[in-house]
Amino acid sequence: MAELEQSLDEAGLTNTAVREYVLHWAEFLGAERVEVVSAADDARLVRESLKAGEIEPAGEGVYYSRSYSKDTARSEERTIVATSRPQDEGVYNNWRHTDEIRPVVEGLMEGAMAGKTMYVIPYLMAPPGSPLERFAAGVELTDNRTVCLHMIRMARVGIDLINDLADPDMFVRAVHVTGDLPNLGQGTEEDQRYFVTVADERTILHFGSSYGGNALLGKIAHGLRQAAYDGWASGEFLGEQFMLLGITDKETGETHHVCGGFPSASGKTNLAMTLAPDALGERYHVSFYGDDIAWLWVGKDGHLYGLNPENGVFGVARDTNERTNPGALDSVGAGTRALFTNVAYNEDTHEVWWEGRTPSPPADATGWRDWKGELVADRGPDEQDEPWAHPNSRFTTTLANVPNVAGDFEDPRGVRIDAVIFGGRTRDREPLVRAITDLAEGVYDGLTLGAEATFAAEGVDGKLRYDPMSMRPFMSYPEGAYARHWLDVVGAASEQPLFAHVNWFQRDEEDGHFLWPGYRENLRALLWLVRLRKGEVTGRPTAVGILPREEELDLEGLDLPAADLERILTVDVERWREEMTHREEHLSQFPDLPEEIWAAHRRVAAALEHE
Ligand code: GTP
Ligand code: SPV
Ligand code: MN
Repeated sequence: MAELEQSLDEAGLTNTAVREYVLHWAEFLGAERVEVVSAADDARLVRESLKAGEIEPAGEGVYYSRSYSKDTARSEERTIVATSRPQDEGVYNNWRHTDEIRPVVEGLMEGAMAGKTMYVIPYLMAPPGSPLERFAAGVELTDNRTVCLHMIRMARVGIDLINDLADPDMFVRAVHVTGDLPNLGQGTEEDQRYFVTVADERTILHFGSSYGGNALLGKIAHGLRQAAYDGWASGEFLGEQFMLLGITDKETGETHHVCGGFPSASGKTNLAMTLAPDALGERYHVSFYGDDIAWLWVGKDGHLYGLNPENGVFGVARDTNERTNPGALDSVGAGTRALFTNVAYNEDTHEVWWEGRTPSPPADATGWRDWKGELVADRGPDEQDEPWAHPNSRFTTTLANVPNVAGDFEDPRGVRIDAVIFGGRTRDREPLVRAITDLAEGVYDGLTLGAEATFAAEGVDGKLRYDPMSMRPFMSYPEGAYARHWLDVVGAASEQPLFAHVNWFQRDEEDGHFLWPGYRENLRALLWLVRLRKGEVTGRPTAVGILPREEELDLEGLDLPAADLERILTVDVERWREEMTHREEHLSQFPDLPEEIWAAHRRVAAALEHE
């Protein structure tokens, strides 16, 4: 104990509440030593990790790591939101009473760091000085050095950030224990992993993974689950799985800010990093604020504001290439200190590759290992078609490396929000874009966001489910209250944002091709929204929102088959009527859903009957 105290003294950790927390857990976990980590330690930690073989070089100042092969995505099955409020039963994410679940996960954690170093990562989600700063502080404890490297890139990390908290006790207690990865029974009856957020105690207890959202606790567990809860409990803000970008018209100098939710692996990173298509680049510039989390609040001046609490990008590698997302490639280039996870790696040349990086894999398989660490050259005849990279392989890089990062991305005041958009992977029914001007209808639309499941979480790829505002895996309080909180927060703004639903993923019924080219071209749909907001276009009112008239979309330089364009600008009334019955059934599960949301549902249903 005295030795531990001494190491905290030497590290300069003066916040006594943090010290108590660290000492308690160091003892409980049985850690052999404790090391407090700051961003300035990155170079040394990288050297140690290279030496220990935990990461490998992947070009100059770029690194590669592989997580255990059964540990490559978030596990929604194993995610739990706990509180001591019995009335929270039924919250998504397997709500459990704290008294029941805490002993279970603590039982697994006790003594689990014997012989290991416990790293202490003091961090801030949100730039220092923001109006939401008091919800942003946290201290992650982990036995995993690679997690430290990720946290340094994804959050603001340093002792100074938590030594002088306005309320020294107000920090999220985030404990991560990797566990014995090959022996945790992943996916079986004996599964021992637990990813628990004790929301009303601001405590996160994650056991049994070293992957992204399960292990970097600042990001998903604090930045989303805990923040959503805090925002609701305080009544002050919304914590959402949203990207946030700015669109500047260089002719007028005006910038509009758009934020919005797309379920995991459905295009947030790509949209926020979008460079304008060549034909529009002279006139418009897209600036990146955030790709995965936004916190929204109404400022003292009455305007709706948003900020990205993160300091980095943890993006999907698959299909990232010069055409789809050149900015992402730049952001992981030489000297960026970027980290790749679970892509394919060439141990001779130190190159990385993933599906969609180039049209086909490297012709010479020499030296290439797949995401499981197996030599591609040794594959049997029936394994030839298996992917080299895991479909949920990722890159990690800091915001400052993103070429189109906004000049004011670190401004703690955030930016004014002009539009909120929702979008899923939906193969039919959802047009390219439909705008919604009414707040309750906008919130209703977000609550009924439907999406195909993706590889970002364990589960069935391609199956449709409702994913309210893209928050389903991160919901931490009841859905009726969630809807109420949205109506209250956004309703308090002096000017309401424009809402919209977008879909880049509609497919041809016959051959399955995407009807819209997507990626950089998506800006065209957002530009139409901006024009609608400014009253420069009127669009075409329909039962489900305002759609662009064909001539209102700027399609310069884009060669799109007329039939495809017509399809994505049409409302399939029959399919929509069918959808309304599913929505009714889905929303009926939530007894305290605000009447405004039901009224919005009935308005849309009635309008569809009259189409
Ligand atoms: P999380 O980080 O999991 O929350 O995901 P995200 O929403 O940020 O997803 P991301 O932008 O990383 O995209 C996930 C996958 O969708 C990648 O494989 C992209 O290449 C693909 N994708 C993104 N935008 C488009 C698009 O406009 N059209 C098509 N067809 N695919 C896209
Ligand atoms: C997601 O799954 O939505 C992510 C990646 O953004 S993770 O950090 O793993 O949750
Ligand atoms: Mn995400």
